[in-house]
Amino acid sequence: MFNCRVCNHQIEPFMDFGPMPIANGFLKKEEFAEEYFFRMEVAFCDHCGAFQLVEQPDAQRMFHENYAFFSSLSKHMQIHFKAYADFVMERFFAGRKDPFVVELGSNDGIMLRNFKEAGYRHLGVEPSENVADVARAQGIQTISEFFNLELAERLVAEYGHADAVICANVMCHIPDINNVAAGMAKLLKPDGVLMFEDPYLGDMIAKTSYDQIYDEHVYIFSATSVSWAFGQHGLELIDVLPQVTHGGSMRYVFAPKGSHAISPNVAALLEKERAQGLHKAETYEQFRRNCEASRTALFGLLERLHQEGKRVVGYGATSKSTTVLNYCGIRPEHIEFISDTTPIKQGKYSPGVHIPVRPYEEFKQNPPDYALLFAWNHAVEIFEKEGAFTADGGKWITFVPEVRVL
Ligand code: DWN
Ligand code: ZN
Repeated sequence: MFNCRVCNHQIEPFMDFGPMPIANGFLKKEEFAEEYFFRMEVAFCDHCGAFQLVEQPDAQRMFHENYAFFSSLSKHMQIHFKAYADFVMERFFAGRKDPFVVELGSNDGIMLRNFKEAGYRHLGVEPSENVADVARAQGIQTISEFFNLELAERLVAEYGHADAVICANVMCHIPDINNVAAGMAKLLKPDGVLMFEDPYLGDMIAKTSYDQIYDEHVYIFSATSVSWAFGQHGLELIDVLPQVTHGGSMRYVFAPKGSHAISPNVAALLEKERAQGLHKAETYEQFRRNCEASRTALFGLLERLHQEGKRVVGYGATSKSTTVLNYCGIRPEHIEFISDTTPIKQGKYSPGVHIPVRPYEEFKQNPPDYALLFAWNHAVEIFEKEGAFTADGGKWITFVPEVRVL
C-alpha cells in the first residue's frame, strides 16, 4: 500500500515490471558495476484516476548536464511543435498586448523558437543544462532550474504574470504535481491559459504500449485524472486535443475557473474514458495480461531468430526501449546493436541489458535481416527514409499494438 501522489488515497500496485535502470542512462563499460536500478511498479488510483509509478528515482539521476534526449533530432517533431506554437499564438494571443509565454521543460528550444521568431516575450525553464545550452545558443531565453511554486513566485516578481504556460512531454515527468500546478496557477494571469500534452492513457491501454512506462514518466494521464489534479488548484479543463505524437498523446488546455468557455470536446472525452473503462481496476488487470502476452511473443520471436542465425538490430535507442529490453529479458545475443542518430548515445551501451548503441551509418552500411523498431512512434518518418532497407529485403519487427514482422 502507498499513498496516491495526487490525492493521497491509499492504493495498491497492480503490476511489477521488475528492477529497471534509468531509461536514458546510456553508459560506458566501466560504469556497468555502478549502475542504478529501481523497482518499477505501477498503480492506478480509483479515487482521482491517476495512473502512476510507485517509486521514481531522484530527479537529479534522470535530468542533468548529460541528458541524452534532444527533441530537435526529429523532423516531424519540429513540424509538430511549430503547429503547437501556432495554435497558442492564433487561438490565445490574438488581441493581447505584448503577451508573455513560459515553457516548462523547453529542451533544446524546439517549440519556443517559434515564439521568438514571431517576436513574443518568452522564457524557457529547462533543468538539463546541456539541452538548455542548445536553446540559449539560438537566442532563446532559457533558465536551468526545476519549476516549482517557489520558482513561480520568483518568475512573477522578475517577469510578471504569463499569458500562457505551456509544456509538452514534461508534466507527466513531475512527481509533485500539486506543487507544480499551484506554481502554474500563481504564474498565470487571471485570463491566462495553461496547456500541456503527454502520452495518453487511453492510447496506452488500447495499444498495450507499456513502453511509455519508465522512470521519467511518473504519470500516464487521462482527461479524468488531470481535471481532478488541476481542479484542486482553481484550474478548469477547457479543451482537449488528441495528438498523434509519441504513439498517441493528448493536449489538455486549462484556464482559471470561469475565465474561458468550455469546449464540448471535454465532456465527450470524459465520457469516452468511462466507456473505455479507464476508471475500473479490471481494465488495468487486463492491461497487465496484455503486457505479459506481448513480452512472451517478442521474446519468443527474438529467440527463434537468434537460433536461426539472423541478424537483428534495434532502430532508435529510445527511453521506451529500456522498458522493453529489461521487462522482456532481451539480451545482447538477440540484438547486435541499436542504431541511433544521437551522438551522446553512440559508443555507449543501453541501460540494464548493455546492448551497444552505434551510429546510424553502421545500420546503413551493414543492414541487418531484421530491424526492431523501438522508435515506433516515429514510424511514418522512419519508413519514409528507409525505403531502400525494405526494398532490399530487410524486415521490420514492431510490438505495438502487437508483435508483428512487416
Ligand atoms: O517524454 C519523453 C519523450 C518526449 O522523449 C522523454 N522522457 C524522453 C524521450 O523519449 P524517447 O527517448 O522514447 O523518445 P523518442 O522520440 O521516441 O526517441 C527517438 C530516438 O530514436 C532518439 O534517440 C533519436 C532516434 N532516432 C533515430 O535514430 N532515427 C529517431 C528517428 C526519428 C530516426 O529516424
Ligand atoms: Zn489519487
